[in-house]
Amino acid sequence: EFTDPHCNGKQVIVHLFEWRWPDIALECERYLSKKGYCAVQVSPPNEHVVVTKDYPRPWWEVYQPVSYKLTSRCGNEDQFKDMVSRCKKVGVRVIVDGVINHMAGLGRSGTGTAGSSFNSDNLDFPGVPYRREHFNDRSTCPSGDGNVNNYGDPNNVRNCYLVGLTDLNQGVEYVRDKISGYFNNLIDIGVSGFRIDAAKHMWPADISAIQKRVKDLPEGGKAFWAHEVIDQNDGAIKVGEYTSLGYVTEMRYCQKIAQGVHNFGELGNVVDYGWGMTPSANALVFVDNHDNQRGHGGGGNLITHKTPRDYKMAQAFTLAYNYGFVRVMSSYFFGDDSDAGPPDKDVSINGDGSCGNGWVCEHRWAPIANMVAFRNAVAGTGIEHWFDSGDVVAFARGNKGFFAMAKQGNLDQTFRTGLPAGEYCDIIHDCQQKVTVDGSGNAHVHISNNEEPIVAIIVGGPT
Ligand code: LM2
Ligand code: CA
Repeated sequence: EFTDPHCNGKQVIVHLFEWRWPDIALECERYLSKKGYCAVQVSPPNEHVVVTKDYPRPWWEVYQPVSYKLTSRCGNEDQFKDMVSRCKKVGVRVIVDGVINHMAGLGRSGTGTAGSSFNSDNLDFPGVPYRREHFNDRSTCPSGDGNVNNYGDPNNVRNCYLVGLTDLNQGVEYVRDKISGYFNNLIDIGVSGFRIDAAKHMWPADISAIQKRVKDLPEGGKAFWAHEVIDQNDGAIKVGEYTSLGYVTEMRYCQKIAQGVHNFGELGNVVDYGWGMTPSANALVFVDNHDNQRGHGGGGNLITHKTPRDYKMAQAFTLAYNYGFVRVMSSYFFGDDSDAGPPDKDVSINGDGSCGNGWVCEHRWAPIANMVAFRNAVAGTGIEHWFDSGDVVAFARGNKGFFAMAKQGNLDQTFRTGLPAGEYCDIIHDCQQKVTVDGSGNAHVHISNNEEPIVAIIVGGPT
């Protein structure tokens, strides 16, 4: 229903969480373009606070805007422009994390990353400029203490201050103009779309008014929009209120895929419309995100890079399955502290293609990276020949691809694949083994790699 981020039908985006712009430019050129990734979601590029008081430079300082000037901890404006054009040149689009619900938190003042002064308690952000009249009034929002504290009341969720962050009033024309002006500037630079932070905390009608002021892309068509709405059927606000505006985050999938990997018998039920999960055409789907992998933003048991074997199965299955538009998470790990900011070091690439210096680079793990080509190849097909024994799951995507994984780490079994007869490379391990499909579409499948117990073949793949 919604346009992909304008990369000619490619189906997968990757979030390079808090990567610096020069590293992202290199990654587009040396890796993302070659593996068929459609776009990269980047961290907020706008000016933000520098937090030193509570913690030395936590990751979350980028979620406290000071202005829409393009200098952030990830780099300056020239570096940002260079990244966007270099990525675009190799066919990788850039999606910006737009923090527009609020500005910096109460109690903060000083100078932002682009040199603008600000004072949150006075609601003064001269770098935009925003003044008191551009914010929601804490004293009249219905929560009592001015902060969001009742998810059963949309007025509370949308007009009060989320964890003390100064809450913009997107109903004000001037605010709509400033936000859309920021987005239009990014489109002029070559950005293709936006992940809207804290969309749940804004009125859908206000977001719609802002989107209407955002220009079409230079290549034609609307920008890609993905709205962050944490809906676990536990509050008044539903993802369905946002689906006319673009994709919505489907957080429930994170819990469902974790259950499925822990118990393969559940993999057939990862999409639970009875629980209110959004239709496939509207869903932005991911195994984990930067918030829930560190205990922020939505609960539930999740799988992360910390359990690599399970994570590879979860992400490979997600890419093989036919639900939603998929975003792959690429994390950093600099110790277990959930506030820790990104390592202040370049992304280094080891001889085996993995990353160093604290960058995890799940998007380079073979069963994840190589499944991007699978999802691109099977776009538009349905699930066929579903098999689930509780230990082994296997299925075809139309007559374009076949996928199998084995929880116990080994498999020797014949399946219906529905694929044309021939010899196919197992793409998961760069063709270390071949799979032969016979004239009736059956294939004997062998798995013995216990760490990555997955096999996938596609029509038109490597031979
Ligand atoms: C999001 N989605 O709706 C982001 O994905 C999430 O990462 C953001 O929160 C949140 N919305 C607001 O943009 C993060 C982080 C919070 C952090 C805020 C602001 O999860 O913990 O809050 O960014 O930096 C921090 C402190 C919090 C404090 C607040 C205001 O952790 O204790 O509240 O700043 O100073 C008093
Ligand atoms: Ca709000």
